[in-house]
Amino acid sequence: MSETLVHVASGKVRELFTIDDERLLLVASDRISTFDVVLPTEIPDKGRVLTGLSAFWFARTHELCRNHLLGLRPDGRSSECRRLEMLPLECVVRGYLAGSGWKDYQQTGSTSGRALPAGLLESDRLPEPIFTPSTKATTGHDENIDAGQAAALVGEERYAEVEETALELYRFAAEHAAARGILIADTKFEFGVDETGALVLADEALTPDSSRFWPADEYRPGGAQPSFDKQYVRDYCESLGWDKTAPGPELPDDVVAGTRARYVEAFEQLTGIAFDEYLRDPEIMLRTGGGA
Ligand code: Q0Z
Repeated sequence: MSETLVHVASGKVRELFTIDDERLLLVASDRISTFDVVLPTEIPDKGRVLTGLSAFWFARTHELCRNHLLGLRPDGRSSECRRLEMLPLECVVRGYLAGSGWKDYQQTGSTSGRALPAGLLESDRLPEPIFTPSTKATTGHDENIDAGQAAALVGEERYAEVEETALELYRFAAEHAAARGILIADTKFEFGVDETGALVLADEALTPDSSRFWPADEYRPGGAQPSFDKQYVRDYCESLGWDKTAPGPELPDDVVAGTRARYVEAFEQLTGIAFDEYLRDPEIMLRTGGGA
């Protein structure tokens, strides 16, 4: 039963390996990035929290969309995945006005070519969630594109399917999370296509690395919101007067411990499953309905 993994790609905080022709292994590290720079200090268990959360959402959205998850390894940070033909689109859904959506709106009154009501404040909830696809940049930042450009990349029919599916996934997750005290301001999905031509949700899904999670009890539109997971890291980095270019600063123990606790809190609040239970047997994510 030995197995040879071939490394195929590195993300900022994740690694991807080939298991065989049909399967990949996606490994989430404990690395953390802030202001787009990976820091030299790791957050213990961050990769396990993100892997478990993704698995939770995959298991619970299966009726909305197929997904790539085949199983979780006992280490809790490694997912076996079906190998797909990935679509060349970042499928972003926004429920609130933040990040590049807010920037575009301030400059043009629109985001991704969609007019929005006048007078919105930073972090305001949008009248309804919107799909704002972007291109996958190989270097630098993903670039927002309009529906016509996105449809040209994947075809009209596939574009319509991806938009509808991404919006359904977001609505399901945002409603679940809001009932548990976490606002999902926006999130990025990646989809692939299997050998039958079916659309399949891939990559990580609805984690704090692929989304903006805000604590609902501190929500105050009219400015930037604190990040549920990274706020201690950001505040510490700001306090140093660091210029936000690599290399980033080492984090002190209290910032590491506080940040780890926030990741675990997000996991437990969203899933209703004790993180210790997950560590004992990661595949409980796929079997139980969750405690919440
Ligand atoms: C995901 C990525 C990295 C982690 C390719 N199921 C799939 N089938 C085919 N390709 C992918 C997936 Cl998830 C795939 N990525 C992004 C890069 C570490 C994830 F270095 N790239």
